[in-house]
Amino acid sequence: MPRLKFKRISIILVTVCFGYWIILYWSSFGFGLGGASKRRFKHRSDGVRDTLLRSAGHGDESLLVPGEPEVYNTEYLTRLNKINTADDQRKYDEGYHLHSFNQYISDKLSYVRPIPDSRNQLCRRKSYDADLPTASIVICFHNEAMSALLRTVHTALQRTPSHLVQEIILVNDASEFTFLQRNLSRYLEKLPKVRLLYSAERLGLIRARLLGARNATGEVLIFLDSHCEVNTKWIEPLLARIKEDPVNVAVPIIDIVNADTFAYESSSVVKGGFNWGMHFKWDSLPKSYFSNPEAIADPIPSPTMAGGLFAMDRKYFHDLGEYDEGMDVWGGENLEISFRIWMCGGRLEIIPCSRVGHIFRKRRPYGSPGGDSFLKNSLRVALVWMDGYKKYFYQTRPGAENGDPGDMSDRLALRQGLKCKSFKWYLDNIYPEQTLPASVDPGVKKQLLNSKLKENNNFMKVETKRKGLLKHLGSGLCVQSERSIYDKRSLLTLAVCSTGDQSKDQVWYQTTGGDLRLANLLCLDVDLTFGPFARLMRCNGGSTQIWKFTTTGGA
Ligand code: UD2
Ligand code: MN
Repeated sequence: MPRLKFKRISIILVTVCFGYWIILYWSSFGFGLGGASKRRFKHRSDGVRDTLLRSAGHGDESLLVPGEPEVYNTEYLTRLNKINTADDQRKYDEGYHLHSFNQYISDKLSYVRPIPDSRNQLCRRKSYDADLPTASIVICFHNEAMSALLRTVHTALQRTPSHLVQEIILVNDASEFTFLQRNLSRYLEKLPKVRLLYSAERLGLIRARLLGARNATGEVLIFLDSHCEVNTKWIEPLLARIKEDPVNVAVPIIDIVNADTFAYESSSVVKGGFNWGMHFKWDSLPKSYFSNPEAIADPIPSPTMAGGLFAMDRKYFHDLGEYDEGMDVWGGENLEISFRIWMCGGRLEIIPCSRVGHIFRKRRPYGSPGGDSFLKNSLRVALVWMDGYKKYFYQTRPGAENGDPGDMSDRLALRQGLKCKSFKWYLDNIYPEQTLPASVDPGVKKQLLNSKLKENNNFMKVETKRKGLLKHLGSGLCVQSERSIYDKRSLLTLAVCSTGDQSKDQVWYQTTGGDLRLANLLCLDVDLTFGPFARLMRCNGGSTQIWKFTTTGGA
């Protein structure tokens, strides 16, 4: 009898345990029970998990919430942005921290919200062939906010005639949010024509776009950033221009989705240029352009493109050498493809009747493994395409020529094979407005280089007053960098204090200048714009980096 009782209890126990395990398992896939499932996620992911889950559900309800204003106005957005509780504040701060834009409001907005039709009146009267080439829309993302990404996808599905969409290809470039991957693929299953590709290795946006492009089957490739909102009839003028001639590369006007308020703001019509530091810049159009009202809806030849949003015949993209696979994470590819299009027989144009909104942010929230990709990529552009003019780049970015650009033989062979024109031809014919920097005296150049080096090596010059751990008295934990200390955007976290052979992630140096340096490299800084957050930053001697040592509570 006792044996039987024991057996019965065991069965009950096993059943309960199994049931609990099942609940835990399912909850980790986002079916509620937040508290239990949270333990299954890494620290960094926990905070945003709920927001992301909510945004995944948000789209299920409806694409256009009935009763919402026809076009979102400032008061409406201000109301949505209101912070009522400490939890709201936490979500708000966390959203900014992860994405450098207001994820809090993004999560509350519909995926397809009414936005102003920012086109010129003349564009509204235009009609387009029904028989346009089909498009594969390629959207790459790394750690994107799910609501912003889905807004890009949904507006593209809703505001594009379906016969023109061959497919939408999303490329997940090694995003670190496990739940984003899980929820996203499940969410996307129900959307027509959407394919999700995944790279476990961080490709950077250039190689990620290549992966998307090589998997595409439409006649035209259209690249979009992962935080866009396409506007009325955005695709027709782009495709129509490519149908006229496949060597036309068509760029929409990029409207502004305000990163803080999410107001949709119309951009003025400008064209793309660059400076000798290899930064893209906008150039205003000559007055003559505005004097002919009929021409206002016509394509505008542009020396360069901003990079994120453009349409290009797929075969032509391939024949022209796609992108430079040797380029890392971010930057430079937009000037490279712009120079290449013009110098090798194509045409790059801004199409004023196509409008797409994009969230412009003040800084990039993600790191760049392997160092300054922008500098390396720019060096590759200079070495392959700029002939003798590369000296102006070196002059503007002293020391750039000493970087390692990697192997460039394929790209040099490509330029030869395509029989491209010279950079001088490009400047004379396509960008005659470009001025050369005033010639720099070799003595001044040396001075410039020295001051740059001094700035870089600033930390070597100051003296250390004291060195040690930064301990939080309440918890007994020590402040350390959350990621590698070499990542300039690294944040701080608390961890068990290292003893004996102290980890260099925890050793702080207080200098005579009053700043606190981790491993004598980066400074403890306060981000007052989005914070106050404590973060690690390059030392700059500013007031946000001065700390006081007190004998009672530590530094
Ligand atoms: C601009 C371009 C961007 C690109 C860049 C130069 C616009 C509107 N945007 O910067 O498209 O040309 O200049 O390189 O013209 N991403 C990845 N993997 C990464 C990093 C980024 O997939 O390792 C994605 C990211 O999620 C986004 C896109 O690439 O969808 C562009 O990145 P961004 O939005 O940070 O760049 P942005 O707009 O500052
Ligand atoms: Mn972007």
